Amino acid sequence: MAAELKVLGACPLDCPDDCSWVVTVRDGEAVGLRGNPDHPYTRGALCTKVNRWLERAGDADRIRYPLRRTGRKGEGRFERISWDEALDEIATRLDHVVRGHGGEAIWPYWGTGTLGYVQGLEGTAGRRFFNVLGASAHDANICSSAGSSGLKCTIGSSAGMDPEDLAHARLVLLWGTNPLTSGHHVWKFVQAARREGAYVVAIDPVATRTARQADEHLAPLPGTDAALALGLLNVVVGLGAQDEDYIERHTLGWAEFRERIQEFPPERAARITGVPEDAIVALGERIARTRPTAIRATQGLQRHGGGAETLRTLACIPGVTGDWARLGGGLTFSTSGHVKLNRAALFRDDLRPGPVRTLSMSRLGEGLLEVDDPPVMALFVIAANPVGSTPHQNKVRRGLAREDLFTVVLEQFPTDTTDYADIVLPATMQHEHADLHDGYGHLYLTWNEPAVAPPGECLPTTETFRRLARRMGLTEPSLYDSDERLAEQALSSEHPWLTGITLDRLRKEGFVRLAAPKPFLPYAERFPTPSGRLEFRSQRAEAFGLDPVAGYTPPGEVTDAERARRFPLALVSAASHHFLNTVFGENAELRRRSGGPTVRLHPDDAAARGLASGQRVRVANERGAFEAVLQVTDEVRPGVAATSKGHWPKLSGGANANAVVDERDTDLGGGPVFHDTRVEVSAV
Ligand SMILES: Nc1nc2c(c(=O)[nH]1)N[C@H]1C(S)=C(S)[C@@H](COP(=O)(O)OP(=O)(O)OC[C@H]3O[C@@H](n4cnc5c(=O)[nH]c(N)nc54)[C@H](O)[C@@H]3O)O[C@H]1N2
Ligand SMILES: Nc1nc2c(c(=O)[nH]1)N[C@H]1C(S)=C(S)[C@@H](COP(=O)(O)OP(=O)(O)OC[C@H]3O[C@@H](n4cnc5c(=O)[nH]c(N)nc54)[C@H](O)[C@@H]3O)O[C@H]1N2
Ligand SMILES: [Mo]
Repeated sequence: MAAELKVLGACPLDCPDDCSWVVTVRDGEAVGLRGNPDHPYTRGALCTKVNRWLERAGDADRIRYPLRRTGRKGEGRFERISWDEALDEIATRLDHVVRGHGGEAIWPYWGTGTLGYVQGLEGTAGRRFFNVLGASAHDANICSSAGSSGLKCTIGSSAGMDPEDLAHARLVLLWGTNPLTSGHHVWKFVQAARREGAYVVAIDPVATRTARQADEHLAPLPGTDAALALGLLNVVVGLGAQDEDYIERHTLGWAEFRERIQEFPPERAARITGVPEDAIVALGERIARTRPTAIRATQGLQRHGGGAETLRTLACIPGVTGDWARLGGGLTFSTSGHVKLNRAALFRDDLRPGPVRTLSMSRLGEGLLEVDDPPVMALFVIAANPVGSTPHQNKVRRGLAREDLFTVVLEQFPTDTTDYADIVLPATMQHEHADLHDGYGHLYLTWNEPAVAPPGECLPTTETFRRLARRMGLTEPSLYDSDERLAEQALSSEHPWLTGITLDRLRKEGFVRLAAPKPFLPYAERFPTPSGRLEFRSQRAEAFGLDPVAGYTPPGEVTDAERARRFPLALVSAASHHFLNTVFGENAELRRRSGGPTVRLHPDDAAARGLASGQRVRVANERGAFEAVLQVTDEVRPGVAATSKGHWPKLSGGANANAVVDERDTDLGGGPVFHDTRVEVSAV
């Protein structure tokens, strides 16, 4: 019998959980992949999607060789070429672009296909190469920058409580988050709290898998959560349940914030949010009497015009009740701000020849069509699928179709984006390369050891850029650092929570928890704000043009009355249970299980349009349209249309939800407004 090898790795996908996994290798082949039961947070369970990882790796459609375009841009016709030909052509074209337009005419557009520090996150694999060329910087603001920016105003960091400590909460608010779909391991800790008597409330315009499991579900209109938060606090303060001692010692701006709270009595909050007044009063009373209360608020509720303000105001709730100082109290959004790796050593932005401009990931269409001085002449798409995932799909397509644009896409699959490439380069998958990970929903670092050799001529992104640097004759020595060396540089941090975490140790143990104190109460004594206090009033916010005192900003498209009349429904396109963004969108079985693109409407909204379940409908506004099958259900509140992200346009009639999403920024952080989109739905 052939010897079997067990290799420890980590799921690379953009999900808070960063699962630890074990690959079984026999005769150099990966024959099994399962969750690692020893990992304290993910405990051996993967998900519907990643259970099909090896199937994806071996898929007949996988890109295994470099390709050159033979058809028109967007058509997706290619011929196989050698790596030598591909590197020569890219080197020549880049040289030409740099001479003619300067380095900033190059846009390294990297996405979230892998969150590894070596191969992907923040574009590390190619970052030094692009820095040496003086390429434009890429602001990866597509996911969580609005919420992070808002939280920084209030608590000085985007990172809050350890999600594991939800187990110690007595009231859990799952606010604009659908963990049973988008990162299910946190659920164990919610259930642990429940066994001790905790009450769980889901706050979501849609009765999601998660909301259906909660003790109570409130369904606000999208984008109105900060008004709900202020209404709840109005009840808390009305009962005199604020923690005056905590407020006095640990907060800034209470008198003004208290006035703001007075502006939102429950009946006003009810009018804005569409949540019944008595439900607001009841939950406000529950918050007033339940210590500790924990809020799990993730990315869903900050994909709105006022998304930063929403998180900013939500983080004030535990400031009023004093729960930031209690184990099991506070708010958790992302934990990545707690992981202080040595990013400067990894990124080497000091290699840039001078200051460079920054281009916004969420505004790719604008970047390709409107940015001048210099225009973008060379685009590298790395671990991203912007035709499927970025706002204003039709504009993105127009930009990518530009004949004078040279586009290189590093990919594993022939996506809607590779269809526009001049050159496609074949990328390895996680069990074929090395990487270092953290989770944005827990406090562990994980090492991913390569388990097998890649198929065909696939290369790790790091190796692709080492070869390209050599081809271009670049002499900067750090461009040639090995993957292990890159990981060591990232780990070379002085931060106390990384003490003793070396590559050797990670390799041996697979994963290591940050050396952070337990119990984990990072803000019990001090917040990392300018004042050292929780800031109800924030100079940082004021400097960015927000109201100095935390409050409520209405969702963008509702403020335009004429548009609101033409496009009366608020479209939410949240995480699909079966895809991870657009990853797995190619998998036939997962597509079948997803039921294809659907849109859900409340029975009243369907009746008003004479529509019935099962009918093909068109979801449209002035920017574009996509088609879906209608489901009429009271799981969606009136005024809302619910669909999901991740469907491949070319497998869904040519468009997905991003055809109707605007290329507009959130109030802070330059984030996208995916769930702040007005549409009309009609029969096809
Ligand atoms: N299966 C699966 N898992 C995923 C992903 C995936 O595509 N598929 N994506 C991953 C990524 S990249 C991310 S960033 C995370 C995102 O995961 P989540 O933070 O859960 O984000 P969403 O799925 O966008 O939205 C979550 C919920 O917020 C609700 N929502 C939308 N707008 C509002 C609002 O204004 N107020 C309130 N209260 N609720 C609102 C939606 O109806 C949805 O049920 O998940 C990750 N995990
Ligand atoms: N309508 C709507 N759109 C959304 C969202 C939403 O809620 N609604 N959510 C947004 C969010 S939260 C995010 S994070 C973005 C994500 O948007 P993107 O960053 O564009 O992520 P994906 O769409 O998953 O595309 C990732 C691609 O990377 C490839 N890939 C995976 N691993 C590797 C690798 O190791 N190397 C290389 N070269 N390629 C790799 C995959 O095959 C896949 O095609 O989508 C956003 N889009
Ligand atoms: Mo994301």
